[in-house]
Amino acid sequence: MRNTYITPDTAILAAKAGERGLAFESKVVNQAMQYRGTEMDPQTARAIELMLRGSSAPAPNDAELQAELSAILTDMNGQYGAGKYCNAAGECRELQELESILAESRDYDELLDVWQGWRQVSPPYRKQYQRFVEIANQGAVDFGYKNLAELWKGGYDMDSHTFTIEARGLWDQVKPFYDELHCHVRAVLSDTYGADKVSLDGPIPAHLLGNMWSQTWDNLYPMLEPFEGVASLDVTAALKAQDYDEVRMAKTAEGFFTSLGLPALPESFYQNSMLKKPRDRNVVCHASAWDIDNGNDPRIKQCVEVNEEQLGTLHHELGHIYYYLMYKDQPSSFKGGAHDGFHEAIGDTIQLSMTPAYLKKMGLVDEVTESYEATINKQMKLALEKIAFLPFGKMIDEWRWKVFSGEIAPEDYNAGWWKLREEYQGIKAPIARTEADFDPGAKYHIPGNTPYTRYFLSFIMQFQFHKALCEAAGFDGPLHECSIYNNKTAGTKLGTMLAMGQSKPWPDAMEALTGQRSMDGSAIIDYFAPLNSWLKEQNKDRSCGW
Ligand code: X8Z
Ligand code: ZN
Repeated sequence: MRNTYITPDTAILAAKAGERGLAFESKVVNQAMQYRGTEMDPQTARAIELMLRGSSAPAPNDAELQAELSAILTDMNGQYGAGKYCNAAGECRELQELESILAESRDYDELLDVWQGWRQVSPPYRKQYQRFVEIANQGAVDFGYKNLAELWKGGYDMDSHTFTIEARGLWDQVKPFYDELHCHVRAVLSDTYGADKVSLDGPIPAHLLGNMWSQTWDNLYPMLEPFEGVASLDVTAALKAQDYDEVRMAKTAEGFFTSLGLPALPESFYQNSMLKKPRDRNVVCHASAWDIDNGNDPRIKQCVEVNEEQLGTLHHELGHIYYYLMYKDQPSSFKGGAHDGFHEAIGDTIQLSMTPAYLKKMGLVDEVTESYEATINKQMKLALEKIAFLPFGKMIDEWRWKVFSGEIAPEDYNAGWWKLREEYQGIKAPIARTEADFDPGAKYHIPGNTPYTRYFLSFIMQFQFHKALCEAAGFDGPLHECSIYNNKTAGTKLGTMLAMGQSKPWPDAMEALTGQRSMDGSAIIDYFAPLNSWLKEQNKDRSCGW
């Protein structure tokens, strides 16, 4: 309710409801802790273990702290959701409008204005975030963990240290490819904006990458298209020309899932979801999916606009919804993704099957061009989304892990953030930043307190899933040409994995789907092999790195 109706009244209601939730959680955890180490059957032991690691904002035992934690989270989320930037001319814009400018404008100063403007939303809750860290750390201690970072890293069926090493290993696998992409994009940006603005040996100014957080760069595709005009797939134009609206877009996404033999969405989904941004009130527009009433009334909330990116996001959200639907008969402790990265990966896996041939079938592109040039173009567009994202997906929780453990002190929040942005992504703030700023807070998942490593893992695993499903479908060819649309064998394989929920350790779910028991970056690297060679050729006389 609060998310679709941000007012002072709903702040009170949501904070109260959150408080009750935290009190209940605290009680359950304290009960569960008493059974640690007791002998019991493996399923019960797992259910108890899951209760102890379930929360991203663990409740301290103290009731006053529970109330304070709930109020802070409600308030930060609301401030972000209601955020606006009014420029010098007095024009006020909400986040999605600002994002469109960053996506489309190529005017350095206009981009800078919008980039710094949105970052004025977060300093007002910097102090609250600091307090949140103190209280949630206390909660983690009350749950039996050293701090909140240890609790977050403990959610992967292995000890937190092993997980840290696993995640680092995945990053090491993909970093060389990211470096090639970075090198090429920087060179093109330097050509476009001038070497005085984009130097050829340093990090890239963060406002030039077509995205508010520089997390995906596919909006720069027109500037970076390797072979001009070859097989350009303008899905946005087709959606608009055919008068798609938010419901038809959602039905298109649903149609992919049902083509696999998965069930239709319940009628309540369309009645109860928020698919359009209301005009009369503030809402949290950041897309999300909700498992209301144990799989019986699943809903999404998204301010759908008619374009390709939003169609992608609808598939992403429906991935969550289909997980809810498929594990609905599990006992409540096992309703959940095999780990949080699995939950994020489902809808994205489906999107990898939205090949030109599929889009043609849907009437969203006119013709399918098959050539080396077409492949490279298509891979470039996808890499600007999927490869560019990886270091961002990794660094957000690097920052939070350090904040929770105290390695980054409150007085260094912003400097610590930019150090990681530079180290991982090779980008820099376009204007001086100080500790009066709170740039991490300008990203939804910080005030919303949603862990982020899940997306990093998802972006790696979705290529493993795609590969496995294509194999199940009997596809024999390069994976970027495979679509599992309409394939019931692949659908059954996916559905079986989804129905496991979190009843088993995640390697079991991974094995059910892929035959492998670990996360592995080789699928994403193999997928992009053609583009990787092309980039190496482009970069051969450049000096890469920052
Ligand atoms: O937050 C999301 C989803 C909701 S779970 C829309 N994503 C991340 C982001 O927007 O930062 C999807 C990809 C990364
Ligand atoms: Zn998601």
